[in-house]
Amino acid sequence: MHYQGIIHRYKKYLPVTDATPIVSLCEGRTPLVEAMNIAKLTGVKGLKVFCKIEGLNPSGSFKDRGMTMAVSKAVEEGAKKIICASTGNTSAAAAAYASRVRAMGYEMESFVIIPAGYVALGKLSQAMIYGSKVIQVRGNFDDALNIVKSLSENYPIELVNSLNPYRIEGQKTGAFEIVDELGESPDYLFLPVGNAGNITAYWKGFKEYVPENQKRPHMYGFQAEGASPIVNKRVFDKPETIATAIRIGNPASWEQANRALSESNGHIDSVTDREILDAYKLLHQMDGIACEPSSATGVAGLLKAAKQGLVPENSTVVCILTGNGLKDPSTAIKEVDMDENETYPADAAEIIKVLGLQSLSGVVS
Ligand code: AN7
Repeated sequence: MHYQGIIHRYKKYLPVTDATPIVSLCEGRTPLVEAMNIAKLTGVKGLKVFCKIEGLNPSGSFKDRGMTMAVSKAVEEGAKKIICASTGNTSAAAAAYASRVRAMGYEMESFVIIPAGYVALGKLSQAMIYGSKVIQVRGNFDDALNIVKSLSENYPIELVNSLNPYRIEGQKTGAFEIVDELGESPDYLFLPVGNAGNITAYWKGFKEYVPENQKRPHMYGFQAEGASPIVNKRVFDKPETIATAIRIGNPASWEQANRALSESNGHIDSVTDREILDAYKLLHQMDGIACEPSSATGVAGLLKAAKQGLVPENSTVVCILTGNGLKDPSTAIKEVDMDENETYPADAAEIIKVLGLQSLSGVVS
């Protein structure tokens, strides 16, 4: 049978029954692409670095894994409205899967609450075009999360943030896929940490899929310096970072993340916005691998950890590239030394001059 998404593929590890209407957009099965030049840049001998391209999910981020589960269970339980707070990707995923619910003939409305001015354009446009009601609040993600938590406790509307345990269940399948593909766990898993749902989910996945007497990865999580509550063990009231997806000051899964870190003998640290943007550029320009800026946080973390001697020779690393490169075109354009509004005449002679080409015959035409 053709591929039908993560719930079909990993049913026996997930809380679904024959009565669960499976709402899928064929999420999952994302590739592991080797990043040879990032590996070289670490200076660590024999290091293998693979990037899991979660941006190739249906709405362009890893959130689709959790959303297929959360929305399927919401439909099973008879919900007709879903709501989430989001820095962007969760809202795109919620909007996409709500649309799919309607396509299956059920009633479903979706509402997303996002911080005004701090959601990358690609994500905002997705939530809108999939037909979600988009509410932009003058506050940050943490404010938005508090609002949706209180609404869902008191009104008939299902919360699909990662506080919803089904989200974590779906997202743990990323770990299953890595083990299936590599034949074993990598030595290290590097990933960005915002609300800390994903680090929680991956660790749960490795624990459930890999017997205790076999290798499980060390979880290496990285936050943006201006939004690094877990690293600094304090809430950030005014989180700030270019990596808007992880601009979060009070992560919902804080405790679970700490448990994943200690159980896996892992590591949590922060990287600066400059380090994130450098890693973002390096991935694109040296390895041909795309992701959104926040997703490069794990790779920036790998370069930092390698420098600190925390990555042994001959180990295998997987970096989770959480979101698609097209999510945030404005940051991409700002990072290169080109003027997007500069134009030239549509004339070959002019273009030859611009490119500085020498004619093959040596004769200038
Ligand atoms: C690209 O969409 O929190 O640590 O509301 O979009 O599981 O929160 C997004 C988070 C990493 C952090 N990379 O994951 C949201 C939201 C990207 C993201 C994270 C997010 P978590």
